[in-house]
Amino acid sequence: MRLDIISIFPEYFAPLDVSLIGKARERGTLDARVHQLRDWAHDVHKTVDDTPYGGGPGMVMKPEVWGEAIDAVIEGGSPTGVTGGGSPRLIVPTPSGRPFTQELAQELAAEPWLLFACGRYEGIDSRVMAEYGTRLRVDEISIGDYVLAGGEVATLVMVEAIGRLLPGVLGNAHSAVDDSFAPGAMRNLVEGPVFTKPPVWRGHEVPPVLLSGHHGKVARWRRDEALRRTVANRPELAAALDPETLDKHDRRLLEELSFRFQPEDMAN
Ligand code: 6GU
Repeated sequence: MRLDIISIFPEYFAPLDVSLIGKARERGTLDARVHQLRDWAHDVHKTVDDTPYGGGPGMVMKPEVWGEAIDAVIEGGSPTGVTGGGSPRLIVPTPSGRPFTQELAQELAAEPWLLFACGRYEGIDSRVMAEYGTRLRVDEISIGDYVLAGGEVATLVMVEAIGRLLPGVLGNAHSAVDDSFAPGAMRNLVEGPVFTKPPVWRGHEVPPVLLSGHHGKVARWRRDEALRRTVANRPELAAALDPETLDKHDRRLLEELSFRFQPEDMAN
């Protein structure tokens, strides 16, 4: 995958040299390039922002600088680059975007080329998204319901979630398959607790079933723990569970937890 990131703070992306993503870059699985937006600002102060039309607090990022930057990065990647002359999908991190989910991470991991445009201040002049929307797929994406100072950290979050899904990035081929939000039997449940040696640590025992060697009982115990945690920590996920995916044991446990499955309430 080819990955370009445009930001006024390229230093934010030092973590891309580390760990799984760093190794993927060394191996060539991931061709990641970080660009300084100010390289395309032409005045002596390298200005990238201006006051908002209509008034209000803060500053807005100027469209001309972004236009030149995005054009240059696109031209630099085609027609002879690894992307084979195609064009990137443009990702604009913003708290007003659509939610970033595991499903969206999987969709983006299948793309040959992503370009992240990291805004700061009150955001990027909206005409930039309108302009590139006529030529590229443009997605404005939020990583959660809180406000960051800029798109850099959100981009790191998305790149890590996407990067670990690329072929060969995870050591264990199954690691991505039993993620809490991945498709499969435990879909829509968060994962339960995990344990390793020693069997007793500071008086805390590992649940004996995990030492029993009984695979069926272990699987049932893990599912119970996943259900308990989902009810405790993510009641909205528990409320949205599809009854078709629940067995009798699941239903009994949910009742014990005084969680009643009420289809009428699902929309609320
Ligand atoms: Cl993508 N950007 C910013 N600045 N804040 C956010 C966000 C993105 N997602 C949640 N909060």
